[in-house]
Amino acid sequence: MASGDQIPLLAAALLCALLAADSAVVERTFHVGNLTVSPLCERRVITAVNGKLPGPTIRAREGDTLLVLVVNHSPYGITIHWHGVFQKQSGWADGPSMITQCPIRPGGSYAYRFNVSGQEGTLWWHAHASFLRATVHGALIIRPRNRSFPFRTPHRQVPILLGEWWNADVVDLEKQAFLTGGGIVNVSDAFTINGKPGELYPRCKNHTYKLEVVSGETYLLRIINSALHSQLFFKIAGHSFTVVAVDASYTKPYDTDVVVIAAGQTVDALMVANAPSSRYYMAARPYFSSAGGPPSFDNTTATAIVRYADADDDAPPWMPRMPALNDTPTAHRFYTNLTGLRRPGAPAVPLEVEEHMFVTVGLGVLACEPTQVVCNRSRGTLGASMNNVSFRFPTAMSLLEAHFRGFHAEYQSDFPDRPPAMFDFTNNSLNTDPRLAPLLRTQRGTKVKRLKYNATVEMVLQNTAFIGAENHPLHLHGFNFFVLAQGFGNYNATTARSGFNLVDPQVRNTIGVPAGGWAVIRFVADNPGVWIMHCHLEQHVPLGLATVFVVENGTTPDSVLPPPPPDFPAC
Ligand SMILES: *[C@@H]1O[C@H](CO)[C@@H](O)[C@H](O)[C@H]1NC(C)=O
Ligand SMILES: *[C@@H]1O[C@H](CO)[C@@H](O)[C@H](O)[C@H]1NC(C)=O
Ligand SMILES: *[C@@H]1O[C@H](CO)[C@@H](O)[C@H](O)[C@H]1NC(C)=O
Ligand SMILES: *[C@@H]1O[C@H](CO)[C@@H](O)[C@H](O)[C@H]1NC(C)=O
Ligand SMILES: *[C@@H]1O[C@H](CO)[C@@H](O)[C@H](O)[C@H]1NC(C)=O
Ligand SMILES: *[C@@H]1O[C@H](CO)[C@@H](O)[C@H](O)[C@H]1NC(C)=O
Ligand SMILES: *[C@@H]1O[C@H](CO)[C@@H](O)[C@H](O)[C@H]1NC(C)=O
Ligand SMILES: *[C@@H]1O[C@H](CO)[C@@H](O)[C@H](O)[C@H]1NC(C)=O
Ligand SMILES: *[C@@H]1O[C@H](CO)[C@@H](O)[C@H](O)[C@H]1NC(C)=O
Ligand SMILES: *[C@@H]1O[C@H](CO)[C@@H](O)[C@H](O)[C@H]1NC(C)=O
Ligand SMILES: *[C@@H]1O[C@H](CO)[C@@H](O)[C@H](O)[C@H]1NC(C)=O
Ligand SMILES: *[C@@H]1O[C@H](CO)[C@@H](O)[C@H](O)[C@H]1NC(C)=O
Ligand SMILES: [Cu+2]
Repeated sequence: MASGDQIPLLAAALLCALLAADSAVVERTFHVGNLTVSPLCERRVITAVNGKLPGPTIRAREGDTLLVLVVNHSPYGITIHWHGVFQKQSGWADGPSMITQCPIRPGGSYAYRFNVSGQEGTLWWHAHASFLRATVHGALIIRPRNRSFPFRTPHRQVPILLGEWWNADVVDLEKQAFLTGGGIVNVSDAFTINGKPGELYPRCKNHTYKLEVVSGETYLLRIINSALHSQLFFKIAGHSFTVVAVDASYTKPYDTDVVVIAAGQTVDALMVANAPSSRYYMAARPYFSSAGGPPSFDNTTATAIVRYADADDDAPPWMPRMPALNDTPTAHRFYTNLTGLRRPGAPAVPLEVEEHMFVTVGLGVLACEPTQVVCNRSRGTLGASMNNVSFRFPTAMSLLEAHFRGFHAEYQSDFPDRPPAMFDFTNNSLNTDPRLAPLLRTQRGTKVKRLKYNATVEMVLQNTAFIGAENHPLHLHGFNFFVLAQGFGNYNATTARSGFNLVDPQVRNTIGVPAGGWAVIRFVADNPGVWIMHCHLEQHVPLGLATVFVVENGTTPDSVLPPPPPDFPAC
């Protein structure tokens, strides 16, 4: 006869068996098409998914298979990227335009099929063609398979998508910037929280996201920075946060009253509703790190309202004190104080490195393109580069397809491991000393770095001061990486190595390389395919701030890139 203790035990065992067995296929259809919205109270036609801004949230559990049919009713070529998903053996579903696929043509469709195994937390999906991700994006939430978080279970989980809004059509915005604007994009008109700008925009105070809270309850805010061009400070008046994950990787609990989030990153933060019953603003406004870059930027503030059940709606909400727009110390404190939560079975930092790379990252000057209508031929145009290669996207065939078919005319495999010249990378005199002017010039090329399957790669990412030192959020597709160290000035291996965190570093897919500084990351190339690494400030991608890793097949059946799916979009 079973004792009272054994029954729950048996039930738990059964439940575990059931949970382990039931990986599901999560099927969704994304209709991409025109949507009329008016966040600033002026009607605009945007491109959006399923008639929503932000687009639909996808919820899955670790180990599930996702099958998302994207049907393109919009006038533009579209791709969708599943930001932060490893895409193990499903590189054909990664999404960056001309890197892994050609865009889905207007009227066309493509079924993205991939697993979300070995990762959980807050990720997101977004368009990866032109500037369309401004409005084509949404949350992708991967819950733990056995439903247990490594922190106290929150009462509610709330996606918070921080966005950036233009009254202009974003495809026109990109075209204009490059054809006649010298690479400079018009500044945005507003920031948004879950698609709404909030009460601080004078013309349209009533478009405000509201979060109703119950006193004493704990909320897991799944914060996503989907803005095109801005890192953001995020605060809630009267409340503080415990950060428990970034980029879908758990962190040691980190208490803070401000979240700093670069474009492309996510932060999971617990917030306890423990303030006096009232209304409180949550606010997001830029962390603007550039010392000399674009002449102006959007310095406005998006707000939403956290409202307690019986709050007095006549009293104005409390406003948090936001950091100054250029508060690099606050940004640096947040970015560097996070450490990874070590969990059994999670990969440890690899200690043997096969590929040592030292890569400069920054702006520069390019020769005018024949297509540029307005461009001073003797001065050139704004560009950007990694190791002085300004990445040029192929036009005939995606790099993944070219790699798979052995069609090597599309690219060269000589992306350099070091910059062609060593110089004082972060010295502002690079922009003023005429003798250094030739260094500002950079050159376009489609150069990739080849990696053997399973190679461990260490990259020192060194920002430069060309045009202006600026924090560039670099996003790597296909992998998470360990962030071993970050600092200011020129990287010095002798002094930096002793400070490497090889024990519990934060794990990310997007790293904000400090303005006038450097960061060191390490990852294992255990994913055959073609993976872009690029700045997540969208303007910098067409300028050339990108490079590509080509990871060769391994020797086992589960370490090779399979052939493309039958409906793979042709160019
Ligand atoms: C969608 O919007 C674009 C740009 O405003 C317009 O050219 C196109 O005709 C619209 N398409 C449909 C199907 O409404
Ligand atoms: C995804 O998972 C399913 C079920 O576990 C498996 O059949 C399939 O082969 C996996 N796909 C990939 C690309 O690994
Ligand atoms: C759920 O999984 C995590 C990690 O995989 C593990 O640490 C935890 O003990 C599991 N919880 C239960 C209730 O099985
Ligand atoms: C960018 O701003 C300029 C100056 O305000 C304006 O003339 C132009 O129409 C804007 N571009 C777009 C695409 O809205
Ligand atoms: C917001 O206010 C504008 C006028 O300022 C009005 O046209 C619009 O209908 C209002 N929208 C909502 C959702 O109340
Ligand atoms: C934002 O920029 C405008 C125009 O450059 C300036 O007048 C204003 O004071 C700035 N606001 C803040 C909060 O910095
Ligand atoms: C965070 O980092 C700063 C240095 O950047 C340090 O002074 C501070 O003590 C750290 N810890 C916390 C909890 O902020
Ligand atoms: C083009 O650039 C050169 C060199 O910087 C400068 O001297 C010249 O005035 C510029 N021309 C125009 C039309 O702006
Ligand atoms: C990788 O292996 C697969 C399966 O054997 C094969 O189809 C593919 O062509 C290989 N890819 C490359 C780039 O060699
Ligand atoms: C980059 O390459 C260009 C073209 O070869 C050269 O003129 C320039 O000096 C190089 N810049 C750096 C920083 O190496
Ligand atoms: C990949 O490398 C790790 C050590 O870094 C090793 O344990 C593992 O067996 C390798 N896997 C393959 C498939 O080569
Ligand atoms: C790096 O730091 C060490 C120790 O402070 C110093 O001796 C060395 O000159 C530095 N190297 C460079 C290239 O600045
Ligand atoms: Cu950038």
